[in-house]
Amino acid sequence: MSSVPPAETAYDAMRLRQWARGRARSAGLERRDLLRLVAAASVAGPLTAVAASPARAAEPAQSLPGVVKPLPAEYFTLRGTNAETKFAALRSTGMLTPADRFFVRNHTATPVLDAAAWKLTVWGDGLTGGPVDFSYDALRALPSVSRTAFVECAGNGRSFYASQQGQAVTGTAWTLGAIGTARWRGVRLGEVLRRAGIGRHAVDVLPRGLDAEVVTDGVNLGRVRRPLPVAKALDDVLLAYEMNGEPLPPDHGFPVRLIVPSWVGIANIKWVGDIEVAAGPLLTPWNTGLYRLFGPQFPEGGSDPLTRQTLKSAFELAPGATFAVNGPVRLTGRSWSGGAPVRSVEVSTDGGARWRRARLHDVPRAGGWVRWSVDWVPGTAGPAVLLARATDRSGRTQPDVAVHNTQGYLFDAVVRHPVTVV
Ligand SMILES: Nc1nc2c(c(=O)[nH]1)N[C@H]1C(S)=C(S)[C@@H](COP(=O)(O)O)O[C@H]1N2
Ligand SMILES: [Mo]
Repeated sequence: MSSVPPAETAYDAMRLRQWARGRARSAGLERRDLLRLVAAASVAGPLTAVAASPARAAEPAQSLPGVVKPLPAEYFTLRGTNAETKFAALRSTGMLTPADRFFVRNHTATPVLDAAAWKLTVWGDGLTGGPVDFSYDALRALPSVSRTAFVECAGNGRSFYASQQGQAVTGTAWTLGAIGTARWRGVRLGEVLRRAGIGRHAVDVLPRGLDAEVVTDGVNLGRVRRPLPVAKALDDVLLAYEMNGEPLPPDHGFPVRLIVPSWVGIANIKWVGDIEVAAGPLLTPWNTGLYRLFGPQFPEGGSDPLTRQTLKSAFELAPGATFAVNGPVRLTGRSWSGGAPVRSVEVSTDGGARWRRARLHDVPRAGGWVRWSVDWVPGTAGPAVLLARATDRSGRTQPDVAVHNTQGYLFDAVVRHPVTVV
């Protein structure tokens, strides 16, 4: 599928200028609250819960009140309202992440919805006519498409800003497990928008979730929603109703969610209930104070709204895993990119002094991950540090240090994975 149009960055800059001149509309939030949000985002707050939670292997049933599925400790680390997948639990999985191991990122809690009572309403001044409703059955009767894509939180890897770079960031302290890959089936968003009568004058498309309103620091941000530029909305976005051949599980958006290939997780709105099609640019907390890069290296007011995910690699291994000296092992892992597909992966087993090529087990694709392996015979007993770094087809290699931003998004540096040889 095609990549992000180069005009998009310019488009987002235009959206902000229009806002400054009072021509962009704040979708459901007071202007002063939006300004407050942008101001707050530029200041690094206290680091939230960065320490890895202690192992809970002894607890039989780990769960969260806002998550429907079981969250066994072999598969998940709990972080606030969210559940991070343990990378070691992916070792026995293939290209696709089973729903029972797929990370959950909930701003509030999973709503349990009835597909028969559900409908999707498409509305707004970017349509040529009035609002149009689609029932679940009506959506399922439209031509369907399937595609394999990862969903990855923009904050995946955030905890390494603190633990590797000594930098304070706010937000959920994910390690590398806020990602999963699934086979999604659904209707093209473009198909639905055309049937609803999208006009040539449409600019922004705003899907909104049916989960509860989000309240932070005394401000009600409203329901989770983030505008998509119409160019992306009409390109490769799906309104998905199936994950790995089954109806979406409640925690992953049942009955219908957006899948926005290669983009930050927040774009993939779950439990979508309505979509506003606007003739002008829209602003919500999720494309103003949140999901932009703030900090000394970025413009005041933040970077453009985040679009694509970045380049990362992870070992399918628990942190602190032990290996027998002189015992041959096969190290496995995955690398992925929201930009150009992964070209190669190198691994170091001596803290970064020497590197060798990993064997790739998949054909790398944009918006997906590639599995890899290297064989290793640990020679000396003691602590060791494993590293994996990917290079993409545009020639970009994961750096040693990620560029700091106050909310810790898009960590792309090589992660140091400690192990012990005994
Ligand atoms: N309605 C709604 N959609 C949402 C969210 C949410 O809290 N509510 N979280 C977003 C974020 S931040 C991410 S990373 C992904 C996570 O998708 P998953 O829980 O299926 O892994 O969903 C996105 N869509
Ligand atoms: Mo996210």
